[in-house]
Amino acid sequence: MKKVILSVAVIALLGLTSCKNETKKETDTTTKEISREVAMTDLSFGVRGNCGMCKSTIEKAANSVDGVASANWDVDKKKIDVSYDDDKTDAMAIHKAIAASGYDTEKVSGSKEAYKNLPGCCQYDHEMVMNQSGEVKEDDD
Ligand SMILES: [Cu+2]
Repeated sequence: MKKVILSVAVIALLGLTSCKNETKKETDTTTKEISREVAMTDLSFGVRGNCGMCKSTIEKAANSVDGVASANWDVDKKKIDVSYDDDKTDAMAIHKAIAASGYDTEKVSGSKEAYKNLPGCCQYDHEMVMNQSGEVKEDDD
């Protein structure tokens, strides 16, 4: 009987220890994130697209690049703001990832195959002006 109580006590102790370890891990992660943020490079460039669905596809493509911390595409400006770790990736890798999802960037034309598979509402005009200041310019030509 004593043995049973002892092992229960040991299990309880182990449980407490593992909880403590988890708390410690969380603190470590937070510290790492802060120091990583200092080294981030911010970049903005034009990307063509139409709507909210385009936004999620474009941002997902940018975020899939290892080293990208955040990506935010602006539907009105046709422009993406990316924050990335330049030890892990570079601007061209992000342009290429977005182009592979079917979208034109300032430097790389979107994959035609991926473009064809985009929903109809997302098949943007390849002549679209990108990286705009934010003022809506309606050009009919
Ligand atoms: Cu769309």
